[in-house]
Amino acid sequence: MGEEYSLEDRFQQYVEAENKVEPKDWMPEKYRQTVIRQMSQHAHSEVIGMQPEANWITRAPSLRSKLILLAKVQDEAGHGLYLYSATETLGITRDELINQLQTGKAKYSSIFNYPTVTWADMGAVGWLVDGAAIQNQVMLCRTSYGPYARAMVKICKEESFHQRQGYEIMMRLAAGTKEQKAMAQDALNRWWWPSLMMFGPSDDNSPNSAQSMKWRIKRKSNDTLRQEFVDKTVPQAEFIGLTIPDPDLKWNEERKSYDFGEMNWDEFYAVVKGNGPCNKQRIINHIKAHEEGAWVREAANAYAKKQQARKKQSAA
Ligand code: FAQ
Repeated sequence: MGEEYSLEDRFQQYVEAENKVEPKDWMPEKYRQTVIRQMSQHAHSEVIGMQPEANWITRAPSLRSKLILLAKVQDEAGHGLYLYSATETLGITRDELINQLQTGKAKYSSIFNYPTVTWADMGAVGWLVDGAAIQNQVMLCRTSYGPYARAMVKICKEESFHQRQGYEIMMRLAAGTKEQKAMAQDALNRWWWPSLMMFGPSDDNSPNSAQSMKWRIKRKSNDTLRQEFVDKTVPQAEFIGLTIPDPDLKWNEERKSYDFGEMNWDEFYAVVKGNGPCNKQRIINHIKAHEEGAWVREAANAYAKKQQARKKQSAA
């Protein structure tokens, strides 16, 4: 028991000194489980997040916008791949992770349970959803688990291209016809609050935050990141002449920050519990794609086995 405590103390000092924890290092079991939980939720979000955008690939209004959207959706698949691989270094298999997603044991970001109903939604998703993702993920480049931190560096670079892609769509629509501007405003109206919900419950109601911050898994609290996102995004909306749908939004000169209204927490918890507008559809689609892709996994495994056998043969 005493030894266990001292290992934990040493681990705490190690992360507080800004060292990275690597897969073969000793770590408290709860640390391992917490990182698996967060990283897998993150990986699932990237992969499920492909669905609302893939919905518009065939209907993008120009060849240029189609190519960009296609590249963005492929990037999300890549992010899922790095994150699943990094999660596997903690001793859980890809099959187990996918099973947890498909059976509802593991969560993914609430935001991807909202429908994308117009082309302007591609703008709002890129601008706001990727914008919120970057706000949260820049701090994760300094997270204490080494493979997660390293994966996040490349992911953040790509997310910032995604954010600009979305903002460009909004900028064009906002400067277009009256109808186009109205479409951009409508998308902002629908995506603003769900984007703020991406940061999770308020600090007072966030059961995992204290321990995750102590272990340097999370580097900033949910409310701090949400506030930073609001402060950064409001001037961007003003610049293109759109209005943030929050009557309580007001610059606070004393805090040098925006005050903003209360989120609809009932809606947040309903979506997180599986009762959002698209939760069921997202999982049905995932299961279908996974089943249809079984032959690809089988072929890849057969190829890997063949390569291994060849390597063995030439080494003998
Ligand atoms: N949705 O105690 P906390 C992206 C859960 S990637 C659903 O505060 P924690 C890229 C939470 O899991 C977006 N569930 O939890 C892209 C916990 O449940 P559990 C994803 C949520 O972990 C863009 C419970 O509530 N990013 O967008 C949500 O300390 C465009 C209590 O909450 C990441 O995953 C939510 N919004 O903090 C892709 C980043 N919020 O597991 C395609 C990494 C909370 O105990 C297109 N993750 N919950 O049963 C994190 O930074 C953290 O996990 C938080 C939550 C901040 C999300």
